[in-house]
Amino acid sequence: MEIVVRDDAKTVTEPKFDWQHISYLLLLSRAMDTIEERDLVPAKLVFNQFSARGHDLAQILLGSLLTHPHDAATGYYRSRPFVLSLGLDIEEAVASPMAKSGGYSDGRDIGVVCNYPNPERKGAMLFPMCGGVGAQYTPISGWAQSIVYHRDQLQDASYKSAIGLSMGGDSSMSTSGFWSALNISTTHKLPHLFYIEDNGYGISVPQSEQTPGGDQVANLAAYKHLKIIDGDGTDPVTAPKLIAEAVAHVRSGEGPCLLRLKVPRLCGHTFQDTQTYKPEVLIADEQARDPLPRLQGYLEESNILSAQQWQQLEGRAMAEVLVAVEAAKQRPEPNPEDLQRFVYAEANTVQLRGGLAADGYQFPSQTDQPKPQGQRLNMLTAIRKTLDYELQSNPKVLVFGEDVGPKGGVHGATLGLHETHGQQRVFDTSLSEEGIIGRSVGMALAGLMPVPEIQFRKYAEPAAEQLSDTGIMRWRTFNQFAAPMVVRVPGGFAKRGDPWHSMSDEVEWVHKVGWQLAMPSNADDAVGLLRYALRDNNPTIFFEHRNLLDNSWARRPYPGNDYVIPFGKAKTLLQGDKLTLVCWGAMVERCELAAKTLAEQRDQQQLVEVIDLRTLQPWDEKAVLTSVTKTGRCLIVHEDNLSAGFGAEIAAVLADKVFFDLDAPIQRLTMPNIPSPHNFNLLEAALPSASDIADAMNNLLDI
Ligand SMILES: Cc1ncc(C[n+]2csc(CCOP(=O)(O)OP(=O)(O)O)c2C)c(N)n1
Repeated sequence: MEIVVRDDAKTVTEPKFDWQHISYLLLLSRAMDTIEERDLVPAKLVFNQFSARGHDLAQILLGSLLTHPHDAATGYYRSRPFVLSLGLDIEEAVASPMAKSGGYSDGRDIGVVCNYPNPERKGAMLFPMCGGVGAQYTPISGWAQSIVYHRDQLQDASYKSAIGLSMGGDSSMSTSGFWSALNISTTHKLPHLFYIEDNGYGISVPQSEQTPGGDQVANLAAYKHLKIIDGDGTDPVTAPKLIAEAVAHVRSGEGPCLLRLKVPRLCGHTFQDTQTYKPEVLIADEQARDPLPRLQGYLEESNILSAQQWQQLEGRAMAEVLVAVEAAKQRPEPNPEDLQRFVYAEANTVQLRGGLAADGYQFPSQTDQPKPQGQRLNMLTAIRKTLDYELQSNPKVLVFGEDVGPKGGVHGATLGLHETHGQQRVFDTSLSEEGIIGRSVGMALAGLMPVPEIQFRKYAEPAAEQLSDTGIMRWRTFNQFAAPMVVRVPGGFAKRGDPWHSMSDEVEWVHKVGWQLAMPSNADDAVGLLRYALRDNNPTIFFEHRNLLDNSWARRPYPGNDYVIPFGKAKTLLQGDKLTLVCWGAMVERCELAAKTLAEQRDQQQLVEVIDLRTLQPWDEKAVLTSVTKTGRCLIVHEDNLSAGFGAEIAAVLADKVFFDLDAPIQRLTMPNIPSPHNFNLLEAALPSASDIADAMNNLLDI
């Protein structure tokens, strides 16, 4: 570890900055802040105003060095000057905070939470920002890993010297996202630049509350593989050199760098914040550290820009922003008819960045007709075989997670894949689900197909923020960005239950906007659904039920390397006229058994229609409605808890659409509202058994 604090900075090579352009961008950013504060916020045309005053100069200097076509960055709500330096159009920059149509979100997101797809790759792209502090870090670890992957594994020399940059305030260093990314990028010496804009506060909370001694960067002194550069972000002489040094270090391939520059926050956290928590002397000191007059003075003294030239730039910047604001005001409001577009991919409207589709990747041919071959495989082997084939046929697939590498996964799904496909493609990760999913976001945006494993369903909880933000990415950027990935999630009870490894709660993924959810009940479906997901342009949660992985009922012959099952197509296991039984996952076996038993008991074939939904998002509404219209009775069985489980959704749709065809109330049979119990008898008492299901059907049939 090396800490460089340079105030003389004489030893560093003089970077070539275009001072005229940098001054113009700084003045442009200030003009935007001024007009928003003076005119647009009071007029209620802008609601979330985050001034970048004080942070701006250093951001612009940094942005002007991100010229590589494979550079990418994440920013936060205070990063607008940086985005201007990448090339953000002035009208877009002012129209989006006014939530006008067009721009980077078509009025869907807060204007300062922006993105910059830069599809021509003229310098860096900016990932879609997130509102959550700390969410900006792990995606850049994923981007940085993808740079190495493109360069070394895919042999694309154009990725040489590219970098990923994550930007955040000093308080963001307290988040799990920061630490997760720091671990990933330092452990693997990735080309990741952490830029910390240290204004000493997180809204009103001082640094002394964030870390012992109040200096996070000093506390990082022991970190291996991390170069730290620390200095003043307002000094026009030293700041450019420190920034250039940090960028050059990361470009050199020597590993990550943390650049911390001290900057004043010259306004409140937002326009509404009056800063009463700051001592007056501090406020005065901050004003004295304003980088703008320092830059102006320096450029004048150095004969780079005269006072007159500065004034001209200032006048031009203000005039251009005023014109842009007027043009923005004229923009139409976003069209409410488009409100529900781009939750998922639309055919023929591919996103600009992210996933395989954006680069026009062609897959081998596929079919929805199975060609069963060989002996029956258990579901675990079927999943492994599918991953193996997709890894072999698609060089952009990467499989990873905790213990997924040499061990082959704690469930064994990836056994042997590390050996076959190598460390770059099938690998272990650090124990951080936030890191696993966040890094997948960066990989997906880099045009790869990440296949992360969450070791047990409950342990997706630390990744909740990254999962949510991934799902809504397409919608909130109006189809500019998407991050398709397949998250494999083993879950549900196994031979035993318990509150940690056996949680089901699949309904969460239905409720999360933008995710698809597959929950196969057998080996054949697992193959078709997994392959479909791995080739699809939307993110998918692939729920691998632990009870089914080696269950003999779920064993099926392998349906072929080209077999896919399009999502949203249920499978009718048994035909019947008197009752529809809807199920998925581990309940399917029990439902089929119950239906067969009942048919025998009542000596009546064609009694119960058993429907395995196979995917819950999308779900085959048509198959269920058609069946219930015919039978007039419906029982929904799931392992997840009763209240607000997916059964409630199905029941609501049935009540809405086929109420007058019903001969009996719609019923649900589920786990009670408790965690999964460990004791075997308690578990069996909690789960719907085949006889419980048969009893419930008997009751319904007798109504
Ligand atoms: C996960 C999360 N928690 C809380 C917030 C609310 N919040 C927004 S900004 C902020 C302070 C961030 O401070 P810092 O990272 O130092 O950046 P600065 O605003 O000082 O530039 C907080 C608490 C949030 N956006 N996300």
